[in-house]
Amino acid sequence: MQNIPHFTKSSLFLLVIFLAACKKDNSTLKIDLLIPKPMAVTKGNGAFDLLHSTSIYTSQGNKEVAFIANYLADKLRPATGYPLVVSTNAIPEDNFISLDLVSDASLGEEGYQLTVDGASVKLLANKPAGLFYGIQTLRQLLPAQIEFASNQKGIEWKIPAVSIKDVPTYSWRGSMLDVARHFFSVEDVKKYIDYMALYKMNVLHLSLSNDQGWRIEIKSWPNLAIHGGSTQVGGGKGGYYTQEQYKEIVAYAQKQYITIVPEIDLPGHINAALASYGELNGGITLVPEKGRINLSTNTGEVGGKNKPTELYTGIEVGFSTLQYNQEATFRFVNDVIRELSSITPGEYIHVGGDEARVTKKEEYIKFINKFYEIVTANGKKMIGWEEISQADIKGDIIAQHWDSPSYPKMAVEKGGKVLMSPAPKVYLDMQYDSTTKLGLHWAAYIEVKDSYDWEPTTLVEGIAKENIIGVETPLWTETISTMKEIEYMLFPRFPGIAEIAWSKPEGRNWDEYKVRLAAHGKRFDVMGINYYKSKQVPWEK
Ligand code: TNX
Repeated sequence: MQNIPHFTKSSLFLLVIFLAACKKDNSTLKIDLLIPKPMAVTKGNGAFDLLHSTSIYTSQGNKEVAFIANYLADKLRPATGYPLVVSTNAIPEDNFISLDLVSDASLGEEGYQLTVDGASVKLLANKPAGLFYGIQTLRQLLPAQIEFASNQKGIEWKIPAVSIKDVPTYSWRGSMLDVARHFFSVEDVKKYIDYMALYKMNVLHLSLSNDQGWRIEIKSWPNLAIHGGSTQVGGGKGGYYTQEQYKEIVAYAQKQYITIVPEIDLPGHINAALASYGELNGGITLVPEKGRINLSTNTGEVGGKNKPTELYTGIEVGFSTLQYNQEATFRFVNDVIRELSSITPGEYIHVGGDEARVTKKEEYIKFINKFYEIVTANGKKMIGWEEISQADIKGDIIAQHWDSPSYPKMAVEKGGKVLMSPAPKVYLDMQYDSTTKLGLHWAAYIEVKDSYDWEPTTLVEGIAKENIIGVETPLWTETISTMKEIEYMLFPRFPGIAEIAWSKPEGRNWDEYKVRLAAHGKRFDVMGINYYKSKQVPWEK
C-alpha cells in the first residue's frame, strides 16, 4: 500500500466502513423493525440466503401444514423468481426452510418459534396458526421488496440469523369493517383480510346491516338484500353478498387464520329491514328527511305501522327500531340468526345493540335477553356493543366497549368479558387532524401516536387483563367509499393497534415504535398502499 496516495487510502477505509454499515443494515436491523414486536428475540451471527436452490420442507404429512408451506412459497416466489419447491422428502443439509408442528404447550394456540442461521430457517409451532404467524414475521425479516408482485433483480434475499419465540397477548385481535354504510366488493374485503394477516390479526367483524343497507342474502326474507341492499350513504347503488359469496369470504379468511364475526345490528340501526318488509315496522321509526331529527319528539307512535319505511341514505343514527310485540319481529330475528349461523363457522354472532335510542327502555333489555336465547339456540355465542351490559349478561357474553366506561364495568360485574374498541383511540373513521378530508371527528382527532399510545388494561378503571378478550379496531364507512380511502384511514394506524393486541405492554414506547413504523413505509410503498404520511413518523427517504 506504500505507493497508494494517502487520500485514496482513507477513502478505501471509509468505503470499508460504509460497506460494513450497509451489511449491518441488511442483516441485523430488520430484527429490530418487526411489528408487532415479538415476545423474545435473540440475535445470531450472519444470515440465511434465500436462493434459487432453497426448498421448503414439512415433515408432518399434515395437509394443513403443507397448505401453509405453499402459502409461504406463493408469498416468496413473485419477487424472487425462485422455484422454492415444497416437499416432504428428507431435509437436505443446507439451505432449506422447514415448517413443523411440535408439542409445546408454551407456544399455545398461536405462538411460534423461529430459528434462522446460515444454513436453515426452522419454524415450529404447537398449532398451524402459529406457523402462519411465523411466516408473517419471516416476510418482515426479508427486504421490503419481497412484497413486490413482480420479479426483482439484483436483490440479496437475506434473512438475519435470529431466534424468536413469540406468543400473542390477546386471543381476539380484530378489525371491524362497515360494509353497510358503503358497500364493498368481495375483492375489497379479501384485500382487507390480507392487510389484517400481515399484522397477525385474527378476527374480521363484518357490520352487515344498518339503516342505510342490508348486505347479506337471507333466503327466507329475500327482499332484505334485494331492496334493503339497493342503496348506500349518498344514494349510490349499494349491493349485498349472496350466501355463496359470504362463504367465499369466510373460506378466504379461514386460510389466513381469520375468523369472520358477522353483525346484524338489532334492535336499532334497522331501517333497511323496515324498508324491505312493512310487517316489521311497528310505527316508531321516523326516517329523517333533511338534517337531524329530534329524537326526543320521536319516541311515540309516528305512524306508518305495518308499512315499509323509506330507504335512508343519510348518516344520522339512532332513529329506527324493531318493536317487541310486533308479530313479525321474532320470526324475522329467528330466521336471520338461523341462516347466518348456518353459514358462519366462527363461534360468535354480533347482535349490535348500540344506539337504540328510540327503542322503549323496558323493551331494550327484553330484546337483548331474547337475542341471547336465539343465538345460543343456534349453537353460537353472543357479542354486542357495550349497551347490552344493561341486560342479563352471562359468562359467555362479550360486551364491545366503544364509548362509556360504565358499561364495560357493568358487563364485568355481571361476569361477562370485554372487547376493547375505545372510539378516541381505535375508531379508524376518525380523522387524523383537522385537515384530514375523509372521516369524522366526533370522538377525537386520532393521530398515529394517539392510536398507539394506550393500554387496554389501564384504560377503564376496574377492567383488568383477565376481563379483556382482546382489541378490535372498527372502520365505519359513512365517509369512506373506495379501497384507496379504506387504506388511507387504516394506514399507518393499523399496525400499531395490531401490536397493542399482540405484544406485551412492557417497554412499549412511541419513540421506539415510530422508528419501526417508519421502516414499514417502504413496505406500504411496495404494496401500493395509499397511506397517510403523518409528520409524527420519521419516514425513511
Ligand atoms: C358510532 S360505535 C356508531 C356507528 C357510527 C360511528 C361513526 C357504534 C356502536 N355506533 O353507528 O357509524 O359512531 O363513527
